[in-house]
Amino acid sequence: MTQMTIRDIIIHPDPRLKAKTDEVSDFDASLKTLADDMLETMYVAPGIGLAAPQVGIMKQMLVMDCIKEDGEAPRPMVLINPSVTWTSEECSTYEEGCLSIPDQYADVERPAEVDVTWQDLNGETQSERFDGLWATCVQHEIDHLNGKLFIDYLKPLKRQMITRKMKKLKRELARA
Ligand code: K2U
Ligand code: ZN
Repeated sequence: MTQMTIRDIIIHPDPRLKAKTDEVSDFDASLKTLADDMLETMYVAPGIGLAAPQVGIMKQMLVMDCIKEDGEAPRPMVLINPSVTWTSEECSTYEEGCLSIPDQYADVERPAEVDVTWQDLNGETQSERFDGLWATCVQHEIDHLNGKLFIDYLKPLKRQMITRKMKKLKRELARA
């Protein structure tokens, strides 16, 4: 296994978390290294998803590990240039968090099921229907690729309170 690097996760507010990311067109070996680093960084966090802009890479790429409830083996996934092609009428609400907004949680309502099409590390087109927590996760990650955070779905007062807490956290981290 090649040496993996755990990358620093960018904390909100940061312009890189609000910017749109660039489509990936060059499916070279560096993409595999980035995917390995993002998966390692995600497992260590710990998390079940991570988007490239969260580690400062402005590319349309996300990783997820859809650990199935019924004890199936973990399944690390790498989605490049993903897009949602269908959403269910039904919605589900999940208390979301974000590795870029530590220790803040809030209910977010999203379509309960989504079809997603993407390219894998070889540039091959894949598509899959996601439901449950994985539908929530993949939508949360694709939002990251469009500069959208889960707090953008909250009422302004709640969002501003969370942003103020993150600014305080960053001031303290800078002093540490
Ligand atoms: O993108 C991220 O910041 C990682 C998110 C992904 C996520 C958010 C909300 C709901 C599902 C996934 C999380 O911080 S990963 C942490 C986590 C772990 C188990 C269950 C839910 C969230
Ligand atoms: Zn997030």
